[in-house]
Amino acid sequence: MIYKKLNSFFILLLLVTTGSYAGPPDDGYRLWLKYDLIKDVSKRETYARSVQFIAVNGTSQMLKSAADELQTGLQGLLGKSIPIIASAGARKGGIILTAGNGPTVEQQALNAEGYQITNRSDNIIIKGKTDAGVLYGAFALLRQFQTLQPVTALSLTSNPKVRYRMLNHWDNPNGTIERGYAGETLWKWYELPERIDPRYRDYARANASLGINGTVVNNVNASARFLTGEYLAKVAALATAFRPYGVKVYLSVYFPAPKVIGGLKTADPLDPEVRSWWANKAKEIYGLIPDFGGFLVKANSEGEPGPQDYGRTHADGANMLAAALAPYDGVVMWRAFVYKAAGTPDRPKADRFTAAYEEFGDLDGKFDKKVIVQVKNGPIDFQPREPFSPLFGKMPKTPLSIEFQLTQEYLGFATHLVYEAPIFKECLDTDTYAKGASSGAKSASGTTVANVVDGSLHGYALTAMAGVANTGSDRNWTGHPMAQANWYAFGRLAWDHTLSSEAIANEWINMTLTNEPQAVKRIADLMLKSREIYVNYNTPLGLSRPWTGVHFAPEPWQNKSSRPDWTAIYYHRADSLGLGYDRTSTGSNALAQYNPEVQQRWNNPETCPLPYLLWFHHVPWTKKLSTGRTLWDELCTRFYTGANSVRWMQQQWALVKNNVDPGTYADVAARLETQHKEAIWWRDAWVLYLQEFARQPIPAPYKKPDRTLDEVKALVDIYLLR
Ligand code: BDP
Repeated sequence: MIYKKLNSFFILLLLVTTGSYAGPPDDGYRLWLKYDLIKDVSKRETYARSVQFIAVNGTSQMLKSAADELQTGLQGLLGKSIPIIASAGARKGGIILTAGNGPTVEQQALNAEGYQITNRSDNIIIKGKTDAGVLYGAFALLRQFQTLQPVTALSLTSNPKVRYRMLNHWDNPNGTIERGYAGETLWKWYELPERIDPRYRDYARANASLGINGTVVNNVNASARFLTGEYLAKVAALATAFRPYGVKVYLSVYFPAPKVIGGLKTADPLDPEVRSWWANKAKEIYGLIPDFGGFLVKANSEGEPGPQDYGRTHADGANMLAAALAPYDGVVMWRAFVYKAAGTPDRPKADRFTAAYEEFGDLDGKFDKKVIVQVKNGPIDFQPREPFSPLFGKMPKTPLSIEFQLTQEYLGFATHLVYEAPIFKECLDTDTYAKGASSGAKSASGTTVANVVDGSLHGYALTAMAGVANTGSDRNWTGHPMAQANWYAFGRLAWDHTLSSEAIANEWINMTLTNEPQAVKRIADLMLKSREIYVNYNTPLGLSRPWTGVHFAPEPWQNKSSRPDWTAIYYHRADSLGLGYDRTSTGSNALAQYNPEVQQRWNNPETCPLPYLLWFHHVPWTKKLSTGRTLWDELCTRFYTGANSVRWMQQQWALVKNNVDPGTYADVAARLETQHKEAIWWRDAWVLYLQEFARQPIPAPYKKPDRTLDEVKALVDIYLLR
């Protein structure tokens, strides 16, 4: 016994003196819901005094989830088991969960899923109009503990700013995930509906902790199989697993399903038989899943069939599905990610950038009230940096949802560390000038992309944000341990887009990695700079790279494809004169799709902000930029400093070694090493390739790459197994 005590003392001493990470080993499975014991004893004791019981006014599944989560969380954080009781009576010093539409001013200020947490008369009271509100409040309270915030004198009121906060999974029936880099699908189709993997519940918990309330479980390039009775039973089993956490299921649908699985001759949305097929299908679905969320549709895009195959419009297709859902609560999320082949002989000047607005602009106001048009944040395709999609400024009569991509298709898959909140915020905070010049300053305008999406600008009843999920079967969910922060950040911003990237990073780090203030600061710094660093070595000054292929390896020379707009040269347009895509009136005139104030901001190459320069202008190699350097020198500077900055990221990470779980530390450190190697690969590929056009030396102090362009090309061929 004495030996044992001494032993633990020495271990403790060792830990204190070396400042080592003292938590239990962490394999990342618990995400930001770790609930490890709070190390600061006095803090723990103070907290413990305020929570001696959890009283639940009600018996619903969601209230039970809320109480259970508080109990589990506080048991871990405070090392104390707290009873759940039915009613507090006159007891003080506990947490009271209560849902309902009460008369108080605060309760009136809540929307359907909002919550209010107060600490009055010695009880912490979590109120919501609905059980879902209480559940979100419970997680918010746990967050207070996890981030070591005060829980006395609390007065928090929070309402989600959009109604549908969605993850979109691009998961296929065969278990693969389109653009997934963290293993296979989470959904074990072959085991469902009989076996319910416990992971489904943890998935739902994680989402509920952020306020995510919907999940589209299958790929937008959808298999019709998901609408068969066999698969609907599996989807219903998932819905049952998610329901106690307020997460509804949705399905991506294959537009010609009535033909493929229904045996009809057509899928024409105006055909009565087709319409009744969908109405019956909706009935069947709601019979199995009474709270089914609705449909997500990719139609007439990248080879997916759609209403245009029958001479109908996107609105005809979407409205037909809306009619099928009319008797129910569900909605249709119709994607605006469409683009016909551009640069072909019949459309030589066509610009992929303008495609979505060309197809959707005239349909503004023509969609059923149950339809939301889902628009990617940028006009092209989830590039490391894109200007916002022009649709956001131009569709006042159509509820628009914004689609972000969490999975790192263009952001280095699961090896590069890129914290995405700044990507989301950059877009959300940009002014669309949808009400003209009077918009004024960013903060006061009320016409930002976020104001469009949250419905405050045009008064949409339906509002939504979607994130293409980055989860998979890897034990830690996201492959790269730091990519969990992107799931986290998306969920938090879908709830409240006014949160800052920094505040979100701080929360996530505290809940997931460490509470040590210096380490939190270092990791936050690393995260907040990571996106710009990536852009610098990958696509600086407004370059983009949505060409065909795996979307990982650098291939700016790629010039062969079945479609010109699936080649690299279509996008960067490097020639002997310069670089970049002229989208002004002398070029594709894509800028004309923005409101005049936005055009003004980006139209002039002299004043266009450098991050967007090559998105809109073909700039001569020798042109002096606002930095004082020529275009060529500036490009080189960015490629080199970008790649060098990954070394800085590695150093920063090394400094927190003693503050984070050793396994996580080693994992991230190894991935950063790969990232560094690959950043140099990207740098070399671009610089050597562009140099053939610019015909200028690499400026001092940077050294010429050690390899030749042919060597880099060969490396890409090896990577792509060609
Ligand atoms: C692109 C992806 C492709 C998706 C498509 C989409 O490369 O795999 O199917 O977007 O969003 O980014 O539909």
